[in-house]
Amino acid sequence: MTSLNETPRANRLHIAIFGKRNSGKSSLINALTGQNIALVSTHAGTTTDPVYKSMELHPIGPVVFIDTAGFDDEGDLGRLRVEKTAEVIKKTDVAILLFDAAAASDNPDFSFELDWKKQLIAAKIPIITVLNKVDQLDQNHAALEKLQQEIADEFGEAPISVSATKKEGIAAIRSILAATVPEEVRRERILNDLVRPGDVVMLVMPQDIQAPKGRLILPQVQTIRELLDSRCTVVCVTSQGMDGALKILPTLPANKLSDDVRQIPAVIITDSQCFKQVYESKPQGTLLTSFSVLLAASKGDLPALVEGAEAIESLTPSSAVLIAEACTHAPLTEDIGREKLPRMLRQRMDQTFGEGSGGKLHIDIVSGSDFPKDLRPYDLVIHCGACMFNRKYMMSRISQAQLQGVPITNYGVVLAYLNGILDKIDLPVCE
Ligand SMILES: Nc1nc2c(ncn2[C@@H]2O[C@H](COP(=O)(O)OP(=O)(O)O)[C@@H](O)[C@H]2O)c(=O)[nH]1
Ligand SMILES: [Mg+2]
Repeated sequence: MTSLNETPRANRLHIAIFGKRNSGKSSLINALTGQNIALVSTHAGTTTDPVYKSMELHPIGPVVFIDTAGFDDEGDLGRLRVEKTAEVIKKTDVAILLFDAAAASDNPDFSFELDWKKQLIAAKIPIITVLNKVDQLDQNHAALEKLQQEIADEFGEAPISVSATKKEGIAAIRSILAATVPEEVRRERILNDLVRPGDVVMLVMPQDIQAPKGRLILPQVQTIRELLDSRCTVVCVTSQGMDGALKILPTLPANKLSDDVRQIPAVIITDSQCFKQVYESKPQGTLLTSFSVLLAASKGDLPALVEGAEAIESLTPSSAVLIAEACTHAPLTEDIGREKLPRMLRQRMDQTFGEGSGGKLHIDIVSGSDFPKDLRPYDLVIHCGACMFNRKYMMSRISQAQLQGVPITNYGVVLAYLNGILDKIDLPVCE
């Protein structure tokens, strides 16, 4: 369990280390983190399931390293591990492709590495090549140089040469990592351009069963942090407290507003549940958006998700809908995915096609890694907000659906659409 004081894993830069068994992946993570957290062993195939290690990595900030099993693993179990390693690609922001200098100088066969390079490039993941165990070629500079040249020829760039066990060359990896952080990840913020420094921003946060006693839910915490970073004044209210708070704020008459003079509050961000009430009592000129739509924008391609929601118009009682949850345990959203959404979709069918039509709609619900490889049997995919996953993960599912020609949307956007408020929401602009 992460504590409230830690950056959630979903918001960290995901750096995965890929390489053959025994190339020193676990040792390298230990060297980079300065801790002995990864299991290092002379016995090949010691790391089985991917291991995640979160840390602050100067100068990047919060990152998570992912230690994987060797991609040359063998046997039935080995193949299973390689599959799990391949799954990691979907969440990886930056990949370190690791070579074992001692092994490669004896046998310079890079077929595994080249195959993985191809997969990483296909997934648009930046690759940093690292040549480990160079201490073993201390006495043989010619061999080391030859190896560096061979890797440069095959992989486009000279590898960073390091010794994980002697902790040499590690700083170079850190600075190259910092320079490689993809722009998209840097932009993984919730509010984008919706707010400006100095804005008064009101958050309407009903405290219901979704919020554990004494705590706030994650999107709210993240939004408050971002607003404070953006030098905004944050006013937090419940739905009942909103009108009272608006009365004590010096709301401006509409004719005083301009591009430079923003309403007070400039923006209201509300929980979707009370959207209607907030919409009706908000001052003129105040922008209005919802937490779930902001979250959708930070996790995925918002225009694609909006388009996906509009595909509801083409559903008929003989259509098939897939509802997908990212977590296997999703107590907070369970009722949305398993009860609320199916009920709303069926009601809509009843209204459009007559009583009883809703029951015919085919709805499958999957969770975790059960997300089907072939989405084509479905007319629409509705994904959860993916609050525990990073943008990369969500984007890989969105692009899979797009490649297969299946509209995809998510809980927040589809609920806004079904409630008839999507067109009243001010959407953050995403480039
Ligand atoms: N000489 C030397 N040995 C290393 C280095 N890095 C790792 N090793 C050794 O290589 C073996 C495999 O390391 P490990 O980190 O478990 O590899 P993994 O299977 O890729 O995770 C261990 O015996 C390590 O001590 C290095 O830089 N130099
Ligand atoms: Mg290992």
